[in-house]
Amino acid sequence: MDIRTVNTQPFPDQKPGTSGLRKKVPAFQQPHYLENFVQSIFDSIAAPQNATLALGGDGRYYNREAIQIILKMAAANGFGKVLVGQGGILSTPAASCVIRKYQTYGGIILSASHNPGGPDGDFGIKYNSSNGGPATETVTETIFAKSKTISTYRILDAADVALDATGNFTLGDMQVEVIDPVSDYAELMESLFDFAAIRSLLAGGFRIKFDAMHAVNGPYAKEILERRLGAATGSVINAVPLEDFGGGHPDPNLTYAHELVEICYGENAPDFGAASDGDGDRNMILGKRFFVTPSDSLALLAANATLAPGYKQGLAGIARSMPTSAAADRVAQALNIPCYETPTGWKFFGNLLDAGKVTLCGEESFGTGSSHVREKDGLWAVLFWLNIVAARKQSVESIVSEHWAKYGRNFYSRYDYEGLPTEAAQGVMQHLKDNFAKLDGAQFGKYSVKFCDDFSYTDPVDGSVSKGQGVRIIFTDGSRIIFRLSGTGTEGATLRVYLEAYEADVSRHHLDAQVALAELIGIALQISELKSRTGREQPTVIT
Ligand code: VG1
Ligand code: CO
Repeated sequence: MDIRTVNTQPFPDQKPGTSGLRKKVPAFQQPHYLENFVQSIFDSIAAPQNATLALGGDGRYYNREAIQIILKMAAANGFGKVLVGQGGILSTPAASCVIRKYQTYGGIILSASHNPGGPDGDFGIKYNSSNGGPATETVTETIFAKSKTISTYRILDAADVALDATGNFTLGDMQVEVIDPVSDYAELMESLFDFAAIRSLLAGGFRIKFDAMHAVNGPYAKEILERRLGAATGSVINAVPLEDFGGGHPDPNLTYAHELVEICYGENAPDFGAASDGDGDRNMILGKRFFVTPSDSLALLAANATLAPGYKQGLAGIARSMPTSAAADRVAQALNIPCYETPTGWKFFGNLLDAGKVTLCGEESFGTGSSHVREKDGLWAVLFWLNIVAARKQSVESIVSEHWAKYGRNFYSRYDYEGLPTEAAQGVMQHLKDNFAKLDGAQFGKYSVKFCDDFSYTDPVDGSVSKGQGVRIIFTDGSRIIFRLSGTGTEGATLRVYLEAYEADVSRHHLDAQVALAELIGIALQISELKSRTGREQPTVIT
């Protein structure tokens, strides 16, 4: 074997964020940049000799090159086998599925998720552990520490592996198995949901549109929705994955999935619309001229879970990220099961899922998932919704309205201020923290502050503590304003403001969220001094 040990120098900026290391493509293209990070992963995880690794990515620009580099480094670092998706493709939930199904030691996922791709776009890499989930903070901190002292990495000198067809290859002493990226995942979905019921719903004239946004889920959605479930050909749009996502922003929300939104709010709208993101783990659910807020979606899936065969035994518990609305908490209370509040990012759900404490998890950022894998899962959420619609034989809108009538409505919105100067964004956060004492108990219009803090989480399974997870201002009626700095952006800082107000009165449930939240938005801007500190009049995106 031709293993080369290459001298290198550390890069100071390889700190994984909310979900792995994300940088602009040119940053990853710097000599040794990717290699340093991959070696830091291998040096941190202490895999035994001949361990198996799963590998795949969302197909964005630089995916192919990166896959070849990682394969050669895995061969040089003593791995026995790598399972790699055909064409270097695996959606994030499919990668999690493969790790679990084949009990690999871990996996490497290449994605910058919802961030744009292309030569000037973003690229990303993260390590998932043997449970199929993103490495815990303890592991990502070890990786970062290694990256700061690295002096060499190991790579095999060999020709590229042919990835465009399934098959078995050798690379030095290592096996490479190129697998169909879709089939294991599709099989798992069939085991969870009532495909026969969904098939007859679709055969009965229920029309759906799924926007794959030219991202990784295209082939998955084509196979599952059109081929296995019989949705009309063309139900999946933008189904061909492109390295730059067609120049779009593969983020399934009302702003970036505008093509789907126009279809679902237009004439002759389909009964159901959905979209997923770059790496297939996010989802947006639409009815006919109707948008389901992600926080509500989690609550609704929880309340209706037993309608799906895979969840007919009921739920052990629910977990939601701190900024996600408390709609799910109300369902948990009614079901008499626990509801956990974790910091933002799927890695915090892993321990709860592994310990059997929760079955469903969700985030306000268009992410829902369950114990079937250890990532959020876009297409899974779509199938869950279709299963519920098939069982209840009601429109999406009437299912949601009935839910609100029973539990009350948690009006919810998120304001994102992207690409801010880092100092200004940090200044807003610091200003808020400096004012905790003054804010405590303060009255703003009809709202009075119950308490405010900087969210800290103690993992109930391993006792690890994660501090500084976002500023919470909680009002006596349960309404909340949360401020957080994003950990996935690659340009300046992104400040997120999350707003939530609870409304029990059914006669107000039809209100537009922006109208219902107007007063809270005013309070958020006032106490944060956001406009004067950042010079921004308007958010970049409102979801
Ligand atoms: C964002 C979301 C968070 C999500 C993360 C990864 O993080 O807010 O809920 O888990 O993206 O999602 P941040 O730190 O930018 O707020 V994905 O689909 O980009 O892997
Ligand atoms: Co994603």
